[in-house]
Amino acid sequence: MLRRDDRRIIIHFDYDCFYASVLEAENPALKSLPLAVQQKQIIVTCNYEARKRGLRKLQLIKEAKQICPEVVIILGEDLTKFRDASKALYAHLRSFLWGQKAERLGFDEVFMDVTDMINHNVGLLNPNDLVHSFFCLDQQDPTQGFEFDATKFCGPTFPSPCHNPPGGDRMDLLTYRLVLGSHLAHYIRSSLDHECGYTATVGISTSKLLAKLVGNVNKPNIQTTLIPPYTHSFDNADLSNVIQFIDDHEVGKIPGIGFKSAHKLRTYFLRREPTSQPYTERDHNDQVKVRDLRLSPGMGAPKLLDLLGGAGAPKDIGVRIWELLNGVDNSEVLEARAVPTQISIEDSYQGINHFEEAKKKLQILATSLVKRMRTDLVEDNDDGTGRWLAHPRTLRLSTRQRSPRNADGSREYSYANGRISRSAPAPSFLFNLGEGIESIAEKLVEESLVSMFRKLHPDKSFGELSLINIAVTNMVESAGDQKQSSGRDIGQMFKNQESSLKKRPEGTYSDRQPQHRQNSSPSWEANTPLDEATWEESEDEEESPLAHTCDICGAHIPAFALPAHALYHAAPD
Ligand code: TTP
Ligand code: MG
Repeated sequence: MLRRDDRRIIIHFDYDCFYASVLEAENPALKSLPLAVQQKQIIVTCNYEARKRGLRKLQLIKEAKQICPEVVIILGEDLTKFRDASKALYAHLRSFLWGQKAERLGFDEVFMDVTDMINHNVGLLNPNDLVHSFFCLDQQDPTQGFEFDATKFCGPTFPSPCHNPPGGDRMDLLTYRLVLGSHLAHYIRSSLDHECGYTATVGISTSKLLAKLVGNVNKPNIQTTLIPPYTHSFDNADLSNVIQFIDDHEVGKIPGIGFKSAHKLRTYFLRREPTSQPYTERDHNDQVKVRDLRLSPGMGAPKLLDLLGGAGAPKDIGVRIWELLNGVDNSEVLEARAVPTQISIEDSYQGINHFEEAKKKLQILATSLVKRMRTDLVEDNDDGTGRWLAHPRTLRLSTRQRSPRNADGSREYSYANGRISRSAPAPSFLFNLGEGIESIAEKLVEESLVSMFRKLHPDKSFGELSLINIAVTNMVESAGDQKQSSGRDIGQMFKNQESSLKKRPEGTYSDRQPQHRQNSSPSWEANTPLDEATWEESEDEEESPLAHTCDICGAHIPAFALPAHALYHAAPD
C-alpha cells in the first residue's frame, strides 16, 4: 500500500545557450562555428563550440577575440527575435499541459507544474508489469502517449547513482511520481529538440526552488531528478536528499536569497565583512554554505528576521529565508497570462547632458514602445483589423544619473537603484491603430514625454544621464473572450517567428540594452529590500540597471553583469 503524497511535481527548463540557439535556428550553418552574441561590449552568451574554445558568458568582446580570433560575433541588442522564440517555445511546452500552470521566467526558463498528469498516470500503473508502462498524454484520448519503464528514473539523478530504485522494497509513492516526472521531462525535451530545434537543461523535483537548482547539476542538454528521501527518517540518522543537496550550495546561489541578503548572511557567519567585494563567491574564504548557516547556533526564523528584517523588508522574511535554507519553497507555478503586466523599453548611455540629445533618444525609445505595444497587445481580427487585448493605463518615464566622478576620475559602483520616475495617464492616441507608429511616437514625445522629462529634470543642467526608460504599466485586459497563448496554433507561431526573422533587414537592430536578468540570477539584483522575491515573470521587464564603467578595463557594463564582470577580473589567468 503506497502512502499518500500531495507534493507538486515541477519540471524546470533552462534552454541551452539561448540567444545563440535562436541565431542558430535562424541560420543552421552557425551551429558548427564558434558563435557569440554581443550586447554593448560584452558577450552575453556563446554556443558550446565557442565554449570549447575557451569563451564564456559575460566576457569582454576584446578578450573573446584574443582567445578565439575566428569567433563569429552577432549583435543581439534587438531582443525581438529572442522574445518571439521564447514565446513560441513556451507555447510548445504548454501544449503538453492539462492545466494552465506553466510560468516563464525571463526569456529562457520555464517552470511546468505537471502534478495532474503525474497523478493520473500513477493511477494507470500496473504493479505487475512496471517495465512496460504507458504514459498517457491526453485525458480525452488514452492512446496518445509514450511507453516507458517505470522501474527506472530517466536520466541522471541526485544523488547519483540512485540508491533507491523504485522497483525495490521501498514502495514510495513520491519516488514513483518522480520517476514518471523524469520520463515526461525526457519526452518533452525530445520534442523540444526534434520539433523546435532547441535543447534544454532540465530539473525535476517537488518545488520551483529544487527543480531549478537540481537542473544545474548536469549541463547542457540533460536532465536531473532530485530523488527521495525528501524527509529525514527517524530510524536512521541519514539526512534527507533535499538537505544534502541544498546544504552544499553557497548562500548566494539560492534563488530567493538576493545579493544584499547573502552579503549580510556571510558577514554574520564569518563575523567580518567578506573581503572580496562586491561578489565574493570565487574567494573560498568568503564562501558561506547553506549548511554553515543552517547549523550555526541560534539560527532560525527569528534570528534571520533579526539579521535581514527592517525597513522595507517583508515581515515574514525570517520564515521565508529559513524555509529556503531548509530546501522548502511553497511558491506556486503561476498561471500563464495572456498579456504582459507592463511593457518597458530602455537604453543605457555613456552620459547624456543636453536636452536635445535626450529628446532624440526619447523618440527612438517611444518608437520601440509603440511597436512593442502593437506586437504584444494587439490581436488580429479575421477582417484584417486589430483588437487591443489590453490597455495600459499609465505611462512612466524613468531616468538615472551617472554617479559623480571621484577625485581620481574613477566612479563608484553603486548597487542602489538611482532611478527617478514620473508617471502620467497613458494618452488615448496611443491606441489609434489607424495612425503610423512613427507619428504616434512623435506625438508621445511632444505631448507627454517632454513635459514629464522637464518635471523630472527642471534644471537645464541635469548632470549626465546614463539611462532612460519608458514604460506603459497598469494593464487592464479588455473584456471579451481572451485567447490564451496556448490556444494559438503553435506551428503558426513558429512560422510567424520565421517570417518575421526573415523580414528584418540586416543592421536594423535598435540600440536597446541587454535584458534585465532578474530571475535566473536573482542574487545579482540588490535594488529592493527583498531582492529575493524574484519569481515573477520578467519578460516584459527589460529594465537593465544602468551601465557602469569598469574601473579596471574601462568597459561599459550593465549593472546586472557587474558582479560577473568583477569576478572575471578577479579570476586567475
Ligand atoms: P542564461 O540561461 O544565463 O545563459 P544561456 O542560456 O545562454 O546559457 P546556458 O546554456 O549556460 O544556460 O541566459 C539566457 C539568455 O539571456 C542568454 O542566452 C543571453 C541572455 N543574457 C543576457 O541578456 N544578459 C546576461 O547577463 C546573461 C547572463 C544572459
Ligand atoms: Mg539558458
